[in-house]
Amino acid sequence: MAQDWWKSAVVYQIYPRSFMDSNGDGIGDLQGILGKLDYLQDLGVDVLWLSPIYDSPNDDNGYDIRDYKKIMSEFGTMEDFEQLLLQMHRRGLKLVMDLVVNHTSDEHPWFVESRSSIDSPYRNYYLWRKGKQGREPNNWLSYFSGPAWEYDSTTQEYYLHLFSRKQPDLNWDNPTVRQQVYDLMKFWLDKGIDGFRMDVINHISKVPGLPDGSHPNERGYAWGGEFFANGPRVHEYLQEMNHQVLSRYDVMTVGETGGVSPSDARLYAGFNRQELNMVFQFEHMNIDAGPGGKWDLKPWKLTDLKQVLSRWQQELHGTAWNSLYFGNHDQPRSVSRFGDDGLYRVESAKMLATCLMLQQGTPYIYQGEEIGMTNVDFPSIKDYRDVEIMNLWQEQVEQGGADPAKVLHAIHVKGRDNARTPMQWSADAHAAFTVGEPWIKLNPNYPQVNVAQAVADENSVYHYYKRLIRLRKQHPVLVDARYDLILPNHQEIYAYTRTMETEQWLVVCNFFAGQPEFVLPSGDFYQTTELVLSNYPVLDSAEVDRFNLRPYECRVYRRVQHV
Ligand code: TEU
Ligand code: CA
Repeated sequence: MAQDWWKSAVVYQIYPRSFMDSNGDGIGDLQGILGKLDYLQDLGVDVLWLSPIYDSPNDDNGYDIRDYKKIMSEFGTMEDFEQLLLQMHRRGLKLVMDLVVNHTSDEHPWFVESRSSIDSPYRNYYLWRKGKQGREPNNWLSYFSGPAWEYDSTTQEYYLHLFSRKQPDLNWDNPTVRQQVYDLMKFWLDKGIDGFRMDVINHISKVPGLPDGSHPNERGYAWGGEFFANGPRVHEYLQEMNHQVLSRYDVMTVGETGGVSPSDARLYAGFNRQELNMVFQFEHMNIDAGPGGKWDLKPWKLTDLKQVLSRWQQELHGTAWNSLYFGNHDQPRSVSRFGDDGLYRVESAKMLATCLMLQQGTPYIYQGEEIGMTNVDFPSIKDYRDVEIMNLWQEQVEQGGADPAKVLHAIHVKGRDNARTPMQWSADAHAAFTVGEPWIKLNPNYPQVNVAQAVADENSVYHYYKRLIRLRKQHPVLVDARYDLILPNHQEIYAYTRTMETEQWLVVCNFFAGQPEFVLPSGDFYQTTELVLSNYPVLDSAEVDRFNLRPYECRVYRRVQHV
């Protein structure tokens, strides 16, 4: 069966600032990545997605782009980039770039021009509006605290920024803006890159008139997402982009799309839609958020996780393609969030990888996840760097008088810097990430949790990931096989099957430290059953249809009918 290569690929996300520093300035860089290609090749991944490496003032670590055709000077030069791409391709690794085009930096020449005068030819590249009764043009909130509008005294109007005030939103309704975006995409595609991860791409089309969001808070502000997420012209724009750019190259695309349902996803990533190959949905990232949003901490329930992931598996099967992830540069570390980063760190990291990577879709591994890196709890707000965290602190603690200990706790649990502490390469100083002063402190557990340890230890999370990745390669049936959840109401066990014709894979995962009994529901008869993988030793004589699981144990069985 001819397959699109991105369906059987495993993607590894690199956050370049925190991956490897080659020149001692404390900031990860392209030569640092180049020096680690052996490690990544050995792990067995197929694609590297690099978080933004373009010229940027780094208000949001590169997600605020000043020049789309230039490499960020801290990361290196265009020659370094070309060398990296060449060396990757020589090793059979593909490179996916981050495409951040919902907004630019406020230091991008388009915006500098745009803000200079109401008559500027660039004025309409962005969303400028007059204030209303001395307030913002509408009530939308920014994702990074405060209103989504910034007043600009030069022309006495406001501009829209859904993210930080240094990230003004582009006006996609302007055809010239779209052509500029297609042009910069071609610039990179013509260099030979293998695809794009598209930042907040479902936010590019805003409802005309920019109406007020419903359910305003006590100060009159509201999220407003109903007027900018999955907006009226987003599919028209993506189809145009596909037609003019993407369809001309053999590349993969994944759209970051907060607030999509499976039926939305079938529009973005449906097999016959000519838009994107897949999207990142966020529903499972929200199961531990209360009504107050991300920082409103709520314990998550396994039944919610199962229900969400299974619905996506079911509803995209045969019509669109899933992406599979538990972590990225915006999320807490997966083992701290959904596993146990203490006593059962190794077991639970392996179990999570098993649960995720044997589902249908393209798996994404976030740097450090393959060695079970954990959240960090820095003692002081001064140790944090993320603009989202800075703004939260300012709004809640400095202006709002909230209890600093409570806000710091929420940051420990949910803050994005959990994922951004430097990659832990060894037990040497600064985990051998840098010989200089790192731009952000390391997780103090690096003497125990690091790549050198993991590579040397056959039983490490790292070696288990290698086995899982190899398994997916050896059994292409895992790409297309149907997914079925079993025991949907079990509070501790996540078990599912993948079935294709006469072959069935059974994945059983214990998500907690108890020892629940797994009982296989009776069903089809399989003559042979083979234990393919487990994170504990399992006796040959062990039963398949009834057994007790050990803390965070997972087992993968392959069953075959002989006809
Ligand atoms: O994130 C988009 C997004 O929806 C964020 O609000 C995300 O939910 C948040 O970071 C979680 O706290 C993308 C990038 O992945 C992120 O790093 C950028 O900061 C953001 O866009 C703006 O470009
Ligand atoms: Ca450096």
